[in-house]
This record gives sequence, C-alpha cells and structure tokens, in this order.
Amino acid sequence: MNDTMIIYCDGHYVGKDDAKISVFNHGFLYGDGVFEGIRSYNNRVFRLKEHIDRIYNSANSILLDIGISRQEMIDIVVETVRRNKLKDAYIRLVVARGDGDLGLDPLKCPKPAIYCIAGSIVLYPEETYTQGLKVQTVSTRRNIPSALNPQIKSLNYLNNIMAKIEANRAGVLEAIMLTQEGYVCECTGDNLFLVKKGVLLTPPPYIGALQGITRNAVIELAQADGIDVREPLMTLYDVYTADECFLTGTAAELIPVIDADGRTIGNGTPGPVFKRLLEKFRGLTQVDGEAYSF
Ligand code: PXG
Repeated sequence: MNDTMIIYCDGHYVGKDDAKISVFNHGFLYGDGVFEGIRSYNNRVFRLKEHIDRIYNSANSILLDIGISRQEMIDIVVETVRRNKLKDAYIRLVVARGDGDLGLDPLKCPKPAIYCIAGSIVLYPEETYTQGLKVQTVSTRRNIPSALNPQIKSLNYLNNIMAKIEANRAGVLEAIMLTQEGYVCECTGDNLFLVKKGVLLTPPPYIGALQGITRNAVIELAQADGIDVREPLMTLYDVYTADECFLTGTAAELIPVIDADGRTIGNGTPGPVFKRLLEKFRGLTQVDGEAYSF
C-alpha cells in the first residue's frame, strides 16, 4: 500500500487518511451492502462489465438502489485506477446501505455509499502457484441459498471467514466448503475445478457456488480449446480421485491444488490441463477489458 493512494469515497477522491466511514453506516453495523473484487492487467480492467453487472444484481437482490448508472459506476472504477497510476491493480468496489440509526431497518438509511479502492493483493505465497496448494474440507457449510443466496456478494462474509479460520487452524491455506447436502461447493473466495479423464468439472451455481467471473473465463477458454466442460453434483470422492484440481478467483487467479484432506491429487504436481488453461488465461488478461491510460 502506498502513501499517496487515492480512494473514491462516497462522491470524492481522497487520500488514504481521509477515506473514513461513519460508525452509523449499516455496511459496518450489519454487513448491509455488496462488493466486488476486480483486477486490472496491463492498463485494462478485466471483465469490468461483468463485475458491474454482478454488483448491480447483488444490490438488486437486497433491494439496494445504487442510485447511479452502470456507466457512472464503470467511470468511477476506471478513474480510481487511473488516478493511482496502476498498470496492474486489485480493485475493491463497495456499495454500502449507508448511514442510518442503531436499528437494522434499511429504510432509515436514505443514501447508499459507494467506495472504490485500487491497490494490490497477494492471496497465496508465490511458491504455491508453481508447487500447488494443500486444502482441507471444513465443517462450516456454505450458506444455504434459501437463507442468504451465495450469488449475492454481500458485505457479510462471515460464512467464508469461519471456513478460512478452520483451514488456518488445520495448517492449510484454503478450505473446501460443502453444501448443506454434502456436495462439493467452492472455497472461501475461489471456485473449484477438477479434471477427470480430460473432462473439466466444476460445481453448478444453483447449489451455492458463486458464478465466478474467473470461473466463466476459464470455462470459455477450455471450451474454445475443445475441452468438454460439465457442472455435475460432486462429492469429496470426486475430488480425491481427480487427475487434477485447481481454484479460480479474481484475487487468486488460477492456482493448482495438489492435496485435499491428505489425499494426493493426481501425481502431486500441477497438471497439464491446469498449465494450459493458466497460459491461456494469462494471455486473455493482457488483451481483454476496459482500457485506460494515465
Ligand atoms: N467464490 C466466492 C465465495 C467468492 O467470494 C469467487 C468464488 C471467485 O469469483 P471471481 O468472480 O472473483 O472469479 C469469489 C470472489 C479474498 C476475496 O480475499 C475473494 C473474493 C472476493 C473478495 C476477496 O479471497 N472472491
């Protein structure tokens, strides 16, 4: 994080020390709000339109009227990275319910608050990208869609945070989260992919896996490469017996998994399908997205 960082803070571009929110903001008091994690590569904001669509869908689902157009939101994101002169960035876009009183009623919050932070992120240590990650199944199940639909990227990420704590306590960096029924769902901030006999498998969004933007890009790249992609219901047995496993996410990008619950996946090294898709993904990030200049 640099000292000259400029943050879009509810209508104004301010320095880091001035980017403050009220304790009465319901984003803080109740996790009432929505967010996106976005990346830019090589002066292009990767899949920005998809991220904007997703945050508007998240907001719409929680009856939060963002109050500005999608184009205005795109302009805020691009202007924030531009002002920070970042060629490559990790961008956090947040829309909170805004200031209210000490009750949870959102009707007491007249105006939503929008924030955009452009910086960087390192999710996993460098060597895990080449050597692979160990993951552990945790007891915290993914939120059930009938209680809080996991497609909503809400500011309340406690479900995922509890899973991350369990993984940390088990001595690994990432958790496999199951659905209430015991099907493999996703990880704490990443989607999960398996390769079995040349077929690419990933859990279906209707069970609670986020329809990740990196996930969608990987599916497109695989299909364009002639790889068969399917979204079946899967159990841990499928993970343990897969030829390859990897995770996808904006922050994580593509990361190989070589061990799940002590079972070695494939031959214990990043597999050929993963390597091929990683190369294609890296190529795509250099050319795809909303271009900007300083
Ligand atoms: N699943 C969940 C639950 C997520 O929150 C993904 C999958 C991947 O989706 P995208 O669209 O990014 O390919 C996410 C997104 C973090 C962090 O610090 C992760 C996300 C968002 C913010 C922070 O790990 N994940």
